Amino acid sequence: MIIYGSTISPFVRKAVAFAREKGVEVEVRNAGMGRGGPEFEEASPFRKMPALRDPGADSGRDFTISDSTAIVHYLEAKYPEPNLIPLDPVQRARTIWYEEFGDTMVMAVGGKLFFNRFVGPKMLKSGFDASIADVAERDELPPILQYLERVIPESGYLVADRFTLADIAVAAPLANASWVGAAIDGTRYPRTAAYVDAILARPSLADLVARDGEIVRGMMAA
Ligand SMILES: N[C@@H](CCC(=O)N[C@@H](CS)C(=O)NCC(=O)O)C(=O)O
Repeated sequence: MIIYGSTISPFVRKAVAFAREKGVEVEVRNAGMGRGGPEFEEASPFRKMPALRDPGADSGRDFTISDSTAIVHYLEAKYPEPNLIPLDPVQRARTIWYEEFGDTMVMAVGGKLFFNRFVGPKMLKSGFDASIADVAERDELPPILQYLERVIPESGYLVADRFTLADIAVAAPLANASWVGAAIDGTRYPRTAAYVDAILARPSLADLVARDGEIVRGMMAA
């Protein structure tokens, strides 16, 4: 199976980690931000990453789809075990809430930080505003962390006291924030800091976070 994109994107990281947790072998092909060519564009009509290609899966033709949510739901249906989107209605709804919370609310803040401190200044060299990141860190990140500090259960997993999609979707974007100077303050948010560290240390995520973090930190320091 092929996933197009760069795992520096939390959405791509989410899809790749989800596949790995399922034991599905994925090849990540560099795409997005002008890269990837026609095979990527076939899978992602608006050139957003991630996109997926599953060779031969659509009645012998390649199945292609974009969007991290569409990808993880496809993988869950195709590879039901280990279960990462609970079947119980209450636990499923909670899982989707946290996926949505991660994809929208955490990403909204994380995106402002990452774009205005890294992508704009270091990659595009234009179109960024450092004050947007500063305001996001000061005013928008704390409510997210206060909420997580309240809701993370003793088990260390957001839903059903076991690892699910909820944990990937919430922890993945917080890695990017930490690379650009907005690491979670463990003295103010001890439960959240320990939770995010533990999820990002899983074998499905640890090598991606270490490698991508090193690249970003290196470019930030340059
Ligand atoms: N809802 C989409 C969001 C995908 C998205 O916005 N990806 C960004 C990277 S984080 C992207 O491809 N940006 C490049 C562009 O818009 O050209 C998902 O979950 O996959």
